[in-house]
Amino acid sequence: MLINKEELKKMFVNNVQTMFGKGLEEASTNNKYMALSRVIRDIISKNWLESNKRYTKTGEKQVYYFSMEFLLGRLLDMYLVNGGIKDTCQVALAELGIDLDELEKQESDPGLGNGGLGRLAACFMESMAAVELPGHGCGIRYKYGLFEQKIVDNYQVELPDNWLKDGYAWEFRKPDKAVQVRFGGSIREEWDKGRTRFVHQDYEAVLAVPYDVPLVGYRNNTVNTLRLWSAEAVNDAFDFASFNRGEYLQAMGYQNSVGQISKILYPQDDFYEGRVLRLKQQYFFVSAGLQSIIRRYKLTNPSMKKFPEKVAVHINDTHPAVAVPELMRILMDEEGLSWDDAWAITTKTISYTNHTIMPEALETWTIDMYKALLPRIYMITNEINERFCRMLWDRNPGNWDKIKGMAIIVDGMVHMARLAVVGSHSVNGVAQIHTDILKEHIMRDFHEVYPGKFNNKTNGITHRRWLLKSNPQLAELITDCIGAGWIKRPEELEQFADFADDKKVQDRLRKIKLSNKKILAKYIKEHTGVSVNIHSIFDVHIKRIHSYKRQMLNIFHIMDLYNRLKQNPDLDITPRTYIFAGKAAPGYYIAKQTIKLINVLASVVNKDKDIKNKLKVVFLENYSVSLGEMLFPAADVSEQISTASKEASGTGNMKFMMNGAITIGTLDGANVEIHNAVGDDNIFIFGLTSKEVFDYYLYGGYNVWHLYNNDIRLKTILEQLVNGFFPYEREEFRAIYQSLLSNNDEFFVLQDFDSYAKAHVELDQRYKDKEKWIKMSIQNIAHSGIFSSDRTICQYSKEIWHTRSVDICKGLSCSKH
Ligand code: 26W
Repeated sequence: MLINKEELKKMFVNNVQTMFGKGLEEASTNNKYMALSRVIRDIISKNWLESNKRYTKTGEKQVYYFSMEFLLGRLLDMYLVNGGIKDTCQVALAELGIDLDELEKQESDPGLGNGGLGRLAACFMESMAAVELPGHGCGIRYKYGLFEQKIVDNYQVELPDNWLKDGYAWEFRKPDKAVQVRFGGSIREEWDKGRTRFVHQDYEAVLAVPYDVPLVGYRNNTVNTLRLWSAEAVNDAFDFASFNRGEYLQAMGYQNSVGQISKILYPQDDFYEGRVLRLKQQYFFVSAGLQSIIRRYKLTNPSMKKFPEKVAVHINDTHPAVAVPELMRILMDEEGLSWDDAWAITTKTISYTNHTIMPEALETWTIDMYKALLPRIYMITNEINERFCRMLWDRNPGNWDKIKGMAIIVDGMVHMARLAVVGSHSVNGVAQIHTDILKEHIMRDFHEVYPGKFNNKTNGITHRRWLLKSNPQLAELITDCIGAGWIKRPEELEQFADFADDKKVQDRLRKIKLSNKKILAKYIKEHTGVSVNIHSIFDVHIKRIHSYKRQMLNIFHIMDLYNRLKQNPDLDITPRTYIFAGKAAPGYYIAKQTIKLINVLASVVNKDKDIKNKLKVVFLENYSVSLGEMLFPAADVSEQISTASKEASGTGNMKFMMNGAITIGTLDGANVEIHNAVGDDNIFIFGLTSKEVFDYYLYGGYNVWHLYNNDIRLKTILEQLVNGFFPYEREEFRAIYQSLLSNNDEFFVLQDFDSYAKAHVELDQRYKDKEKWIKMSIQNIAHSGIFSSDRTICQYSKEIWHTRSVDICKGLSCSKH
């Protein structure tokens, strides 16, 4: 982007005047933020237009990433960094006496996602623009994002996240591009010119209005589009005759029900509930997205034949899986194609990523609900199912059990993952171990039928947000050592390993970590009142709160350390600060109790003078992208301790590594690949392997009582949950106690406790050797390049979407992974 300092100042001051009728002296910080964002908006829109023109002119294949969630984070700073105008902007504002950092904090952090899946979508958007790939997002403009978390009396309380209340600087409303989406009603079949026409009647129409957010590539003039749909009433959608008869309430009911569709993001992560509103949301944005894609395609393409050569539609988990029957509907009912032609186009166009193996996350809808809400989509889904089952029957005559286990519609339910596999040409997992589990366990039968469809695409993160932007000092150190090429070509980070023995680099890195820890310590003090020692090990566990992610294992280990320190205050351990953050789904009782337990434990530990400040426990409320940007750069230790086989990939693990934290983790998700990248010496691996976990599930042999009775540490800790050890909370944690002991410890917390504790002892020893530790840190940073989402996107592009090979991919070691 091009702008010089004086121009920028002029535009900025002018905006303050025209937008707010104020001079600089009177303008509030928010006024100034809005004025600055208007300047940036203007600059971006020029490039945006150019990019779109270029895409139309070249006619190259466009990728559309359909996702119910985009967890974007703040954008102003990313726009400045990627646009290459951050320095200009900083200096210009400083000359006006304004601190850019202060303005940046004014931006709301749009929480349009729950966690991993939504953040991955946002990283992919950034990387697609960076590698100059024409890739756009399609999602929902929720009025309320993920709830804001407050901790009141140690407990999670949820408040609405009204992120739009002051307006959102980066969206462009496009009412002229609105489309209609239809729900309910019935289908009438008509005979018309030798073929059946399906006429949708008595439906409720909803207007889908797009809000476009620009996605700016790193110093390359590429600006892609994230299109978020908002539901509005169609003015002529309700029956004016009945309205005139006085059925005012009915008309208002319609207005109301429309507003609900894009009102709120469902706060469940890995837990599915069959709510009709959620299905409505899914169809709403999928139908709107596909309609707008096809409209655009038809501007320059006379026939639908070439659609898969010009368009790739990727579905982020099964949430947008109705894209399969919806694309079929449009191609057949609106474009007049035959079933076979429409099916060939649909399956060539759509590809699908699976993000979880947790059975409770699998989406299924009752036939009744699906059919009533989407009558034509149901008919098509049914036909897909029948054809699929017939094919299965031909392969396995008489094997009803097998067919039942694979049918898209069976026992009154519609299975969305099965629909997604059948209706797409590619199914991928998000880390090698996860893809293997899909192929060998969860989707074994499907893999047998479609071996060629399954492939792995290990997740990645955008190193521009998670290193360049959020850890500028480290970025500078790296650039000083190896040059700035790593920003466009993250695989070059590898060269940083050459500096592992360089005392000056070690020293600078140590200072950088300390200064990041100082910033975090200040934040902790301001937000929790707890003073933490910046020379202690910052041991960080941040992610959604979930039993399989095993925050409980960490808590138990802290309780054990505390118990030991009480017995022996001189115990030789490096002081530690345990930092937690994460939200629990509002209806997930055990997860909410886990948060309470962390906070209650913190209140006991933090004020205990006996333990000589060797232990501190902190829970930071309202984990978000912005908070993450402060936490990753300040971490010494990264907790990645899920039960092996359960965490599809994890991406927080990569953010820690890239910022020089050392992982303590199980061989789960992408930890396996992090382990391979850094080697045994630069990571602490412990616990059951996924094979051992599967063997226990299959053959039994695990008995939690055995561990309880034979390991005094565990017995003590578990008893402490219910024996009044936590003052006033005697019965509060009985549910946790029960969940572990009565359900035979489903996630093997007790089983892995001993090896986890041993790994921590080793870690503590290693930390004492300052030089060894900092070398480990350098090795982690240096080997994090393959976890850049640039690499991931380049693989999707080459192996799934078949889009133009982009220059940046040449250097990336795609083929190796
Ligand atoms: C229907 C409710 C629901 C909502 C969200 C079910 C499932 C989900 C997501 C698929 C859960 C999710 O975010 N999964 C995470 O995806 C990340 C990106 O691939 C992975 O890194 C995480 O391991 C995985 O838990």
